[in-house]
Amino acid sequence: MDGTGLPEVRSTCAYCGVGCGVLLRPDGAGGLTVRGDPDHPANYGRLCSKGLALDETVGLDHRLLAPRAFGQDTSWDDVLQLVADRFSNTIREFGPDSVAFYVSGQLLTEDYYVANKLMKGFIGSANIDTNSRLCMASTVAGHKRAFGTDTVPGTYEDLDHADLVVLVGSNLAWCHPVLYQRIMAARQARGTKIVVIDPRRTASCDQADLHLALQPGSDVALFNRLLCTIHQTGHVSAEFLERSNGFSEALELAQLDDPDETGLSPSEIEAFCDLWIGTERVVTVFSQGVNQSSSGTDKVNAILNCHLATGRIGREGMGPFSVTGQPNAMGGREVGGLANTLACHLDIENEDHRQAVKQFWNSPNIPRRQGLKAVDLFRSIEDGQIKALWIIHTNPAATMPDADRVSAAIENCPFTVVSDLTARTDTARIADVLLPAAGWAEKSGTVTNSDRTISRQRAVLRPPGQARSDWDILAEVGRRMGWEEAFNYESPAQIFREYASMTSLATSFGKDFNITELSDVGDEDYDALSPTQWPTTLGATDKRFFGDGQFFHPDGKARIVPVSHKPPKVETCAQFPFLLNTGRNRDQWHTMTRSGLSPRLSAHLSEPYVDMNPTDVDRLGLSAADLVQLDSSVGSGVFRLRISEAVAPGQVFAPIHWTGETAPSARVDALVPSVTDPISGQPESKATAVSVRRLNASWYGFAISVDAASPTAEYWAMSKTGKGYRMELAGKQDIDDWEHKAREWFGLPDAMVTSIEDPNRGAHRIALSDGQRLLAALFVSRQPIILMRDYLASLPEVSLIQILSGRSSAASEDCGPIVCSCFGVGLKTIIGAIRDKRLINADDIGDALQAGTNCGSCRPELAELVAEHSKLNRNTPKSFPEKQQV
Ligand SMILES: Nc1nc2c(c(=O)[nH]1)N[C@H]1C(S)=C(S)[C@@H](COP(=O)(O)OP(=O)(O)OC[C@H]3O[C@@H](n4cnc5c(=O)[nH]c(N)nc54)[C@H](O)[C@@H]3O)O[C@H]1N2
Ligand SMILES: Nc1nc2c(c(=O)[nH]1)N[C@H]1C(S)=C(S)[C@@H](COP(=O)(O)OP(=O)(O)OC[C@H]3O[C@@H](n4cnc5c(=O)[nH]c(N)nc54)[C@H](O)[C@@H]3O)O[C@H]1N2
Ligand code: SF4
Ligand SMILES: [Mo]
Repeated sequence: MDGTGLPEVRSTCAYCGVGCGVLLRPDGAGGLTVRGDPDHPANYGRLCSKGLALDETVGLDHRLLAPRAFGQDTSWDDVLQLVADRFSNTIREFGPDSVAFYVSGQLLTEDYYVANKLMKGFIGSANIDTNSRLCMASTVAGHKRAFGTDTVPGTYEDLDHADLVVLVGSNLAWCHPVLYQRIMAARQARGTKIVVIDPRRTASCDQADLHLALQPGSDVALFNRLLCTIHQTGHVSAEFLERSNGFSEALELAQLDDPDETGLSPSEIEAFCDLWIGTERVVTVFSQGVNQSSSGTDKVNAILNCHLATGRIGREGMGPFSVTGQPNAMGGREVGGLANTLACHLDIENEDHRQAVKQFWNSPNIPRRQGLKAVDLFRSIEDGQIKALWIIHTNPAATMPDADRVSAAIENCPFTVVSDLTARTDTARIADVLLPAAGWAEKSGTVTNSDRTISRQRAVLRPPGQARSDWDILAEVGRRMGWEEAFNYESPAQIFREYASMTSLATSFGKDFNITELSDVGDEDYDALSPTQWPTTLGATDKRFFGDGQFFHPDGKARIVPVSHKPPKVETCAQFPFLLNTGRNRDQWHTMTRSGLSPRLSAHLSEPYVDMNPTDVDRLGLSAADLVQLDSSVGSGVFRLRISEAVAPGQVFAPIHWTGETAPSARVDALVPSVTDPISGQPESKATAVSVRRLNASWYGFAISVDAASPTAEYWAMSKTGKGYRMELAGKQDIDDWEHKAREWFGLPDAMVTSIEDPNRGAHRIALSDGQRLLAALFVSRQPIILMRDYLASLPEVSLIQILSGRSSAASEDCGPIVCSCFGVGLKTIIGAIRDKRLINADDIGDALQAGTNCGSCRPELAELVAEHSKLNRNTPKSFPEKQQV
């Protein structure tokens, strides 16, 4: 207890699939404090920068507080009836397959269970797919092909006990930072070696013994070579050969693959094979560089094949390890939230499974065939086959490939419902009905993390306005559609019990997923449920799978799946000569509707950028910090250019986080065509052919404002600061009346204006105030402008004169873009200290400035800065945006 008198409550972090335990203390005024739960087995007290900044994201900023239909606020009673009637009428007229749900791996298991039951058990269609299609689908398909079940064999402890960790298409240092820190601790303790397989040099490469910058999409060729070498060197496990089918066919195909397809040198490949084969305790971690590919499922199997062939699976310190992205990606797979699964690891196409589920749910209607996978689902909406759509906890108008087309399809769908925290998303803006959802700290339920540990999420704050939990909204629509009894839920505990008892069906069909032991937890036990990893709930002695050679195909054996290298489907050509790779930034979460509210997190990489190799930059005659336009066969975008040797010549990289709300020209998925893996249906999000050219702007701008703004310029990008927002702008059209524009963009028609003009340079400095308080300031010039941006962003505590001069007073210092979010330490401060105090490693920086001493997420960047700057005379580092501070 502290001064507020409110106790700390155990819960789970809102973000990634590591599933860290948090301790939350409500402050009694709608806010909370957060720290890592020292007892949670995923993190033992550690949190990364995103987890630590959760307190900055729970405010009421931008929240949707009441249901809305066709632009008007309305009551829950009216809106739920409207949704139920429109869905019922559409089904009556056009059949069950004329409606669809598109949901999310961020839903709680209880939400997911109700959505799936409503669509598959009662509406009678399998048209429910999830953003996990863009995320985990290839792994699900690969696991099923190899193991006969979608089960992750290992546990997080394997990372502590491994002697070699191979990261394939996984930037763990930024995307699963607490697991990365766990591996770093093991490296300290036992000298664990690290190999990174990624076309790009990422923060995860910082401590790597080997970085294999392979050709994009060539992972199968690399792992096929490993399989051949395993065979040649006599490392095939006789026991596992016995326990599997398909080895000789797989080897035959592997031998036909040309390792040169990887673009790696023979010595690099040899070094990798030697290390992998020579280290029994090897964990191969993989994520989106593997899954998000037109050959994603084959990539997964190429990796699993090597572990199966050597029997390095399901034993301490070894195994393939698919790390899940979203907090409940795994729970969604268990519940059966994908269009091609039923529930509890059962199969839609299996008549016996269908009958058992039908009986359990006492349902009128179970679909006989798979539903539409995400890309096809949105195509069906475009074609008019689907006439009513409910999108829950995801933002497809920004994150689906071919996003402009998806956006148009949603807009043209006769009836679209969106459940979200906010109306300010690309998807919510085009929906007919908006339902206000309770958010992470306001709702209760369970999530399952990457290593099958089920943790409780607990409500500590009251939902604001009329917001309600997703399960609650879904259940009431189910009741109003006529299924009162089936959806008569009053609490998440009640749903959890039903779900847990349903898992006995899975066991009766010989499946591995079973948490029936939890089916009679009382409300209090559910409230108190501590992190529970299955299958230990059943008294199993080992928490791992498959070490005993028992698999879930009908013959009990594994399948070593024959696979061949196939390059990405869209190849570069004269018109689109660069391959665009996409991914994540350290401190932002997807479309930034939550992480973007945190000033601390927004300080790290605050503008959408594209990284390009210096040789390409020179060849195209571009310069650092230019704005560049990217075009692909389906769309285009404008990004800030960063010169970076982290990407290879011919490739460029851009992050996925910006949307119509924050930088409309930098929606990456507008460029990505909807090419998919034929088996999993997962889109190829990491290989798009594009062209790159300079955007010739006639003016450049920088702005700060108290409220969010929506300028109309070819390029603008907005991010949160401690006191409001900051914005970069550029435009092609000359503007005559800047004062008028500023009023319009910032929504301040009546503000007082103070301005300085320099017509010769086309420079304008305009401050808008209410007479006392500065509300916004806009700086424009024909050339990129020189200003102390970070200093100005501390508005409004600077005087009008300082604002208009664009300079700090002597007392305040511009520390540069933030590198350490926990202690707010900026790039310039760190570089200064490295030079002045002759610091030589990340620990030294920690001692001198505290940077990197809390969550550790920035340590790879600190190490890179030391490498760059400790030699005193080097340029600004390759991977930092300082050059943006033109
Ligand atoms: N900070 C942060 N963390 C997150 C998220 C977030 O939004 N922000 N999102 C969460 C979610 S949902 C997910 S799914 C995970 C994703 O976690 P990751 O998969 O680690 O993240 P990405 O950055 O999407 O992609 C990983 C890497 O794949 C590489 N890659 C591209 N093409 C290839 C290829 O052909 N072969 C190989 N081997 N590599 C390739 C890219 O260069 C990139 O570095 O992160 C989770 N954690
Ligand atoms: N090019 C490219 N595209 C990608 C990827 C990539 O690497 N490259 N990665 C893909 C992957 S792996 C993923 S997982 C997706 C992620 O893409 P999305 O799921 O579309 O992105 P989010 O921003 O996480 O969207 C979640 C939405 O739910 C809302 N929300 C938050 N809490 C709640 C709640 O409790 N209830 C409800 N109802 N709503 C809530 C948020 O405000 C937000 O609008 O993007 C995919 N798209
Ligand atoms: S690693 Fe970071 S984002 Fe992921 S669950 Fe832990 S604290 Fe949250
Ligand atoms: Mo994801």
